[in-house]
Amino acid sequence: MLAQYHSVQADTVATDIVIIGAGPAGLALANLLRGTGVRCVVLERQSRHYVENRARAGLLEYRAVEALRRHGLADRLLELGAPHGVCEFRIDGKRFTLPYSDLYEGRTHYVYPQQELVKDLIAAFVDSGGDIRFEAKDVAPHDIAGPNPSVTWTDADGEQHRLGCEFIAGCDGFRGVSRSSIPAGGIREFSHQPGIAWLGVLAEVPPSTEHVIYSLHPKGFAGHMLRSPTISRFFLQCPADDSAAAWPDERVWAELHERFAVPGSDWALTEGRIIEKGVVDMRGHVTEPMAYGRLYLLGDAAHVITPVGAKGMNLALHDAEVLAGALVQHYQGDDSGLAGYSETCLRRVWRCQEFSQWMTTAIHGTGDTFGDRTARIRLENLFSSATSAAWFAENYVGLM
Ligand code: RFL
Repeated sequence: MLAQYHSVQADTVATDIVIIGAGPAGLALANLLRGTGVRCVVLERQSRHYVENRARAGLLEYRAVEALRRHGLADRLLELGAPHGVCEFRIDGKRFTLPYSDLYEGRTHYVYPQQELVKDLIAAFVDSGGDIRFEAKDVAPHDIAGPNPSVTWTDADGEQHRLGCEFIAGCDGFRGVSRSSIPAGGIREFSHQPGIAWLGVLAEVPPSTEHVIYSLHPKGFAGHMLRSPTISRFFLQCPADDSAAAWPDERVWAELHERFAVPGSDWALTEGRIIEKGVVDMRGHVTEPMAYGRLYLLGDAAHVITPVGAKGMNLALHDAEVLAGALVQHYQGDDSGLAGYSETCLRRVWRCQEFSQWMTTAIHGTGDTFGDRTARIRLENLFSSATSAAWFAENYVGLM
């Protein structure tokens, strides 16, 4: 591994890949390159403690878990995570469960909090001698169009560094520096804003359900997602310009009780201490192509997707797998993987965007407009048409 960067010049190849960002995309890529002979250094703006405790996603697709397992990265996930194959829709106070795993050859999701996966990936990389630079400030990619790119940053002691490399992997999320370093006209960006938002709530309370609940209510959607035996995630549809300040804890619980209510049933919502609250951006955004010169974009840096279909973290892991394979091929003299990286990833990205958009339309709205009525029928079709249910199962669990 590299020992000294301080005096490395931009025109000296000092490592093969600089990975910007230690989220699921960057860490998965770093781990998949371990042991392949391809060297990499990860630069992360935040501290290790911060990234290891940032609660976000929690539903891993079957395909993603299989990929992690193949690379020896799923031990703790398989021990502590829970397989998950049923979801529930509540429509006008009635319950409909969908055993989607049974409809897709027994494939399940795994419920495993994103921050736990991040911990596992950091430990696996660092324990095997991998190099992550936490608290790297002012990270900036340079000369991405030419053959000698480099990345500069300032460390926690204020010391400046420059690291030359052959490729840069931009894994720094939607607001990171990688995508914005691409010159105007170098990429196209497609955006969709559905005009609603979700208030995301994390509470210290055991789940009141064994499976995810998507509840449609005249006051708006409510979701009950699973995270761990002691932590639950809830979502409440709110106006796009809403803020968490408008949602004191009492209002959150009152709305959750009302929107999840099933008249005549003994189902009850257990309350607990709310530990995090925030308005979640519901936009869809895709960058094409997912590469410019020597810079490759992965995960949220390349595409964001509403949390409705639970796809964001899974797409990040998929991008990492595709790019790791392409980079290994490159060092074996074959550039076809790198040439096809963007196209391969975008096919899955757009399919997930379509599915998430379908779900977004189906579970929001009051049922009072023409569009709402047709969306509601498509949702109800899941419970009357085996073909519709099978389509949902395949897309929800994730394409193989
Ligand atoms: P991340 O996780 O945002 O990681 C990017 C990393 O880059 C760092 N960074 C920089 N480092 C150096 N220099 C800079 N200039 C930098 N700028 C940023 C950041 O500190 C960070 O460590 O992106 P990545 O790896 O692409 O992973 C994407 C996922 O995190 C994201 O798609 C999911 O969390 C989305 N998401 C969900 N996805 C699912 O698959 N299933 C879910 O159930 C799900 N639920 C969610 C979600 C996202 C949420 N929020 C808050 C956006 C629920 C929520 C509430």
